[in-house]
Amino acid sequence: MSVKVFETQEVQDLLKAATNMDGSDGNARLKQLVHRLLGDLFKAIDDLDITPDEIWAGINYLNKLGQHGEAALLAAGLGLEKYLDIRMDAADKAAGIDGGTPRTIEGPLYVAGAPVRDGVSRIDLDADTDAGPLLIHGVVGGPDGKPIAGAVVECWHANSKGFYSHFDPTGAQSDFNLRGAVRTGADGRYEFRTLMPVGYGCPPHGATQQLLNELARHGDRPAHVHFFVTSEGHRKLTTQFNIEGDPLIWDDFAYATREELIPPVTEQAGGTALGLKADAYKDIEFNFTLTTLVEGKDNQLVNRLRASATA
Ligand code: MBD
Ligand code: FE
Repeated sequence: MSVKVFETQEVQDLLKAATNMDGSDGNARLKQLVHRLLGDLFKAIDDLDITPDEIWAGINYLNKLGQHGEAALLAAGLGLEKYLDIRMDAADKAAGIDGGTPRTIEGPLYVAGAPVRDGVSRIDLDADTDAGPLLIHGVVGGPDGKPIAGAVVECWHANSKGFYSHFDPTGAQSDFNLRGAVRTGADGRYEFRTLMPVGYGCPPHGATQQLLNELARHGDRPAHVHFFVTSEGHRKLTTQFNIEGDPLIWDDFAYATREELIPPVTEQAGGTALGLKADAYKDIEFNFTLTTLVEGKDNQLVNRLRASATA
């Protein structure tokens, strides 16, 4: 059935009616977006001769995706979240902004409300026999290279099973395990005392993995640690680093890896004195460079629904 109906008056009128384009009420921006996206879908149905069976399979898939609460996970896996980063990078370049720590995607697993400590926070609240101690530390600086006092570094990462507290399907972790926040002093320093994470894998029976299977793709990430870095007078930085040596570093299902975000991991001794669970520990030094506001505004601040809890 190779018919072309998209350009007909009947279909164009239908698109306009469905989005109330001729009405003056409603959310003008949303009307514009739905008209365009629905039109692109209609056109694709024509161009690719998408069958009713395929459409209903897609509709049912969306229901399942929502039931599983995985829409944001799929957005990461399909590169949609990375695409937004590519656009923000291009906007920065066009505006002549450079020199800051590169951004990379937030992902769907942040939880707001972690207790904010001064300078140092120990965030491995739960025992994890399969994970060794890890020290993450560095300096938050501005574009001038000077340390920033009063910056807040938030950090979150997975345990040795690749699970995040609050989203752990085994229910094994307490609230805010492996999540923390530190406020810098005059030296700009931050430090997290924690455990080495393991890479995340999509829920194997979830809607996201189901689609990835059809694409012959895996749903795994290399081990990584997420950060938000905020400071008055600077733009909020959303980034992550990867754990050097992870075999998936350049095969991340969410495309978050960047060359500048793979700090060296060194072996250190003296962990016992720091309150770590063993004397030998892994150490990652990672400094953050923030960028200044653009015309007094943070033009890269992203609003999205985020989980929150009280510590
Ligand atoms: C993660 O831990 C993550 O960082 C992303 C982007 C998607 C799924 C799980
Ligand atoms: Fe993650």
